[in-house]
Amino acid sequence: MRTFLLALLLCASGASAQTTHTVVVRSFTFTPAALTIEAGDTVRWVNEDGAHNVSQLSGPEAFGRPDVGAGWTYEFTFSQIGTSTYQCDPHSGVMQGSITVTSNTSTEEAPDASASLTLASENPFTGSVRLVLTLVQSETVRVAVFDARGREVDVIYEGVAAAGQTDFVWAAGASRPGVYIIRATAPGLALSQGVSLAGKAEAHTGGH
Ligand SMILES: [Cu+2]
Repeated sequence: MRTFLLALLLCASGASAQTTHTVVVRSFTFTPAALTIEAGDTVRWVNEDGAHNVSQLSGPEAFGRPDVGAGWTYEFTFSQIGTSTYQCDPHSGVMQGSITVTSNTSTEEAPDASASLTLASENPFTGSVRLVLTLVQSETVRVAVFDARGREVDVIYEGVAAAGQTDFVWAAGASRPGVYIIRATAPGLALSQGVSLAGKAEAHTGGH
């Protein structure tokens, strides 16, 4: 009961607070086996019976308590976003768990705070134009091209883009000269960048 109340208090204490999550090690089981936390949160494994360990199988950062023993408590603060898996080595067939680390809520509330879509080549352009998408966190994005009347004329990319910078190139092909809007959208995110496709005559005009 005390643990339950503590959990409620931690939940109520604010989105940006760092939380400690408890995984109970008992009866050849990690409970909860699959835990989702925010970056900066701590996981505390409490071994309540038997000889076990926490042995990492995969994940973006190293953690674990490799010594097999009884009556221990082990804590680790996760900072890298991603999913880690682990097991208890002596009972690997039945004792497995995972920790999924998401970005903290204060980032999720304003995912586009530092996200941007910027031009990385000359504009107006001929042939193709290059853009750089900068993301705070990995997102499933759709990068598409719209004409001046708002019609979608091309899709540059659909899929996962990693946190940080990703280059995209739009090859205009046979598109008519004019203004186009390139939009990058993801859940909670909408970025756009106007570009201007120069006409062939204009592009190849030398000095007069
Ligand atoms: Cu075990």
